[in-house]
Amino acid sequence: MSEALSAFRLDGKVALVTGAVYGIGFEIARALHEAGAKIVFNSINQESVDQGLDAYREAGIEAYGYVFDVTDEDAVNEYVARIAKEVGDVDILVNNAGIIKRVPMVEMPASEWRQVIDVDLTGPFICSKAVIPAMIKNGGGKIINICSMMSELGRETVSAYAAAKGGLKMLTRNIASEYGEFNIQCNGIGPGYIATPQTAPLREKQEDGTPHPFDQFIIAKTPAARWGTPGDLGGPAVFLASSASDFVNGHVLYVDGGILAYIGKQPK
Ligand code: NAP
Ligand code: GCO
Repeated sequence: MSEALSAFRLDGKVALVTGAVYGIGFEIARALHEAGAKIVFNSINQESVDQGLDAYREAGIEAYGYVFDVTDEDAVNEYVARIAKEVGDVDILVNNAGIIKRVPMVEMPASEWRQVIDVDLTGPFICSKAVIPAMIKNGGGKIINICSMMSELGRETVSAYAAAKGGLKMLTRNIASEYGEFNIQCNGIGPGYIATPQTAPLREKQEDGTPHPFDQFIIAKTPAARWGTPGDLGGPAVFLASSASDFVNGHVLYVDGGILAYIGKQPK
């Protein structure tokens, strides 16, 4: 294999992808596995983890699944230590677990705001904090934060999510700044609009069978004229998880079909 291509291999590496039972996390984990990494994932209950283990097994991947909530610092520290014993120190952390609540800001209770911030921003802080000491001990590591279009743009009803994902972009830059000297690269992936359970409500057909207005809106806003698929995120994740990106740090790689570059198609 050429030196250039071997830089994308992850053989011997342990990758923890949080919340990777399905959707974007699952496809990122699949791609990291295909590049040679051992896959570890978590979710918030045993039923979800069992669902994930079945899905990985069906895909020919012997993954390791653990039940812990990314917002529970004691649980995260306990399980990162357990993963180190049972699988190995985490070399690659993908902070993928996330939630969204679509509520007009003035109608959103502070409790729901806090829940979104806790999962989408505090969770990546807690998980990154838990894996960095071993990365320093082992001579380096990779952290990939799953950001969003909402790290750059706002829209109605997603104030908490946008604030969290904007904060996650800056946390990405700060981890890169604070730990770059230890050969830890922290970068973000900013998916565009991807067809997963999280965006299913935005793609549901209307009662008369016509496409959801938001579905049509995104198609008009995207130069690729399509929603992304979770598989579109696999290659970018392998790049940012591998030595091919050792001099890339604090960057958010937008995988959005060109949305951020495009004013949008003129309505007919
Ligand atoms: P998804 O389908 O909603 O899956 C999210 C996963 O995270 C689920 O497996 C969920 O577990 C898990 N999770 C939620 N809270 C958790 C917690 N506290 N601890 C551990 N796991 C938790 O999401 P997705 O569409 O694949 O998105 C994955 C990531 O990409 C998220 O961070 C999302 O914000 C981001 N993103 C998505 C899009 C998009 O268009 N889909 C675009 C940009 C960014 P359960 O199944 O048990 O709920
Ligand atoms: C929404 C969507 C978006 C996507 C994604 C875009 O309601 O606008 O859920 O937030 O999930 O974050 O990058």
